[in-house]
Amino acid sequence: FNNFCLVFSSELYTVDYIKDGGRRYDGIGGLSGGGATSKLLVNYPPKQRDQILDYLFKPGFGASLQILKVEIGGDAQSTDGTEASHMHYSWDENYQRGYEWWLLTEAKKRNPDILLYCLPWAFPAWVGDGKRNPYNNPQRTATYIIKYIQGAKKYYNLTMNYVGIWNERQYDIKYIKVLRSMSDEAGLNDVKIVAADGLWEPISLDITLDAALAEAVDIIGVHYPGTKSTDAAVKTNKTLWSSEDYSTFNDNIGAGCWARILNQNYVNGYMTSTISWNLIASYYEALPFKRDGLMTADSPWSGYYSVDSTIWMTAHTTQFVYPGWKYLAHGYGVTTLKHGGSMVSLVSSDSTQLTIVIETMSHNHSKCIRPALPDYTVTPQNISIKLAGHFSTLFEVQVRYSKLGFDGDDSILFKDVGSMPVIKGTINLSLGVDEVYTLTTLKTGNKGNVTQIPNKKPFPLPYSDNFEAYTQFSEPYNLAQQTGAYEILTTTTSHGNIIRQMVTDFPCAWCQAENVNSSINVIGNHSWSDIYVEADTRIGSVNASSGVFIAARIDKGGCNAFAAQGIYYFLFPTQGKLVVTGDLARTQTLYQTGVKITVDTWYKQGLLIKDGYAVGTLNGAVQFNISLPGSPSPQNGFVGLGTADYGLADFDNLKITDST
Ligand code: 147
Repeated sequence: FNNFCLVFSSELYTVDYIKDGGRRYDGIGGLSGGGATSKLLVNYPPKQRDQILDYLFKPGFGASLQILKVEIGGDAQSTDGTEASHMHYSWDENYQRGYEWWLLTEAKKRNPDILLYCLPWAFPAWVGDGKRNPYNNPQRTATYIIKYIQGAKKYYNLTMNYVGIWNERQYDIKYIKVLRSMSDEAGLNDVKIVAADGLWEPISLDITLDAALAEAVDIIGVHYPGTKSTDAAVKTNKTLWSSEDYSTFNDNIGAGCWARILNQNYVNGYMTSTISWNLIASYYEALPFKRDGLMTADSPWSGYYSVDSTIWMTAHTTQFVYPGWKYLAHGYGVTTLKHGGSMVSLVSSDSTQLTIVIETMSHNHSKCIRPALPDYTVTPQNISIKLAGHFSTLFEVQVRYSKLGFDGDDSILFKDVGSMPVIKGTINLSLGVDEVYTLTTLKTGNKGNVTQIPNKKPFPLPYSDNFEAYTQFSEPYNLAQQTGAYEILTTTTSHGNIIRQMVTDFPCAWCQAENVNSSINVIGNHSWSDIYVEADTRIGSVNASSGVFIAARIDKGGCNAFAAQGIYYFLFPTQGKLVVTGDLARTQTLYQTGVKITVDTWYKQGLLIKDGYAVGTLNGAVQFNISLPGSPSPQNGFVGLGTADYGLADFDNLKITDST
C-alpha cells in the first residue's frame, strides 16, 4: 500500500560536561559607530526611545545584549557619518559631544553587567601628526585613548572593559605595548586589549613570535570571519572573537545569517563573542548599508521603529547564557548536525545550569553580506540528544522556538513552547529548516512586547531649527554630518545658540577615498527634488574655513561623501565671491560672481530649487537665478550645509520648506 519505506531514524548527539571542556563564553554584542549609526536614535520621543533601548539592552525583554561596542569618535567619516572626538585639538578635552556617552549610560542603566568596548576608526589630525599616521608618536596616541577611557569613568562612571587599536587598519606592535604599559600605569590594568579588529593575520603570527606582544594582547578580534578561525590563531591560546560581524539587511535572511553565525562562530571557529555591526540602524536609509542593524529606528520625527527578527535570534542565546558560562567540548554538545545546522551547549559557571541552542539555517536563507557562503544543504532531521554524566538526571528542559518564514508573515519568533520531557536522559526533536531551538534548565526568558508603535511618516516640512533647545557641545538633531564635526555653541549675542564646524585640519581618516578637504552635513529626505533651504552663515577670521555653503539635491553620503553632487551655494567672504557648483569638490562651476561680503558677519543664505531653476538669495536679495543641469546630475537628494575646506564656520536658523 505504501511505496515508501518509512524509517524513523534519528541521529544521536551526546551532551556531556567532560573535563577540559570548551572555552569561556564572552557575550553577544552590538556596535554603535563605525560610524554614526545611532545618529537618529537620540531624538526619538522619550516613550519610543525607552522602548527601543529596552529591546536592545533590558535583560529578559529583547536582544538582552551583553556587550556594547562604541566608536571613539575621530572627527572623520566612518561609514554613515562623523563621530566627534573628545579632543578636536591637542589642547582640547570635552566629554559632552555626540550621543555615544548617552547610549553607553542608557545601556548600563538597563543592564549594569553589560561589558563595554571602545575602538577608534579615525583620529583628529594632531594625533596623526598631520600625516595620517597615529603611530608616529605611540605615547601621544595612547594618551589620547587613555583620556577617553578615563573621561568615561570620570564624567559618566562608565568602566571600559575592552579597548581596540585602529579599526581595520594597520596596527603597530610598539603602540600596542605602549598602550598596555601606559594603561597599567594609569591604573587601568583591567581594561583588556583587543587586537586588531582586522584579519587573523598577521596578528596571530606576531603574537606567536613576540612574547611581550602576547602578554599585552588579551583577545584576538577579527571581522567577518565567515565562522572560521585559523590553526595559528587557535594555537596562540588567546581568546578569539568575531569583534565585528553581520552587516546584513535585517530581513529574515539577515536574521538567518545572524542565527547561523552566533552558533557557528564557536562551532567552526572557537570564537566566544560575536558583535553585530551595527547595533541599531538609526541613520538615514539613503546612507550606506541601509538597515544593517539588529533593529531599525530611522524615523525619530514619527516615532516609528521596527523590532526586526534579528532581535529574537539574539535572544535565543542571550536570555539563556551569560558571560562567564562555558561551552562544552566539541563532540559533547558542540557540533554541526548531520543534515545541516549546528548545536552549541553551555553550562553556567557554577555548573548547575545547561543551555543548548540549535539552528538549522539553510544556505539561501542565511547569507551574510560577507564573506561568500559555500554551498551546503539543510533537510528536516530527527535528532536525539543524550544528556550524559552531569546532566543525565534532568527530567525536563524549557523550550524556546523560532522558525523564520519566507512566505509573507509566517514567522514564529522566540515562542515559549513550555517544557519538554527528558526521557531516559534523552531529548528527541524533529528539526525543520530555518529553525532555532533553545533548550534550557533556566526558568527565565521573556518576549517583550510593545503595542502601538506609531506609523512611519516622511521627514516633516516645513522644518526649522534655531538650536536654542540644545545644551552646549551637543550635536544638532537630524543633521547627519558626513565630514567635519558640528556642535552647539552658546553665544551671548542675539543669535543665542549656534552650530559650529569644529574640525580645522584633515583628520587621520578611516575612509580610503577621503581626499576632498571640505565638510558637509546632510538632513531631510533623499527623495526631495524641488525644495527651499535657508540658513544664517558666518565665517570668522581665526582658524576659519575659506567658505560656507548651503545645498540641495545632495546625492550621497558615507565614505563617498567627498564625491557628492547636487546644487551648492558657496560664499567666500575673504575673496568676496559667490559660487554655485554642481558638486562638493567644486569641479563643476555653474555660476560665479563677486559680492560685497566680509568675515565675522552673519548672512542669510537662501536656495530655492524649483521647476528646473536654482534661485539664490543673500539677506533676502536675489543673487542668481540659473537653470539646473539635467540628468545625470542628481534630480533629488538631501539638503545640507557645510564648509569649503576644514576650518571653523558658524550656522544658525536652519529652515527647510517645500518649493511653493
Ligand atoms: C566594516 C566597518 O568596520 C564598519 O564600520 C562598516 O563600514 C561595515 C559595513 O559593512 O564594514 O568594514 C568593512 C569594509 C569592507 C569589508 C569588510 C569590512 N570587506 O570588503 O571585506
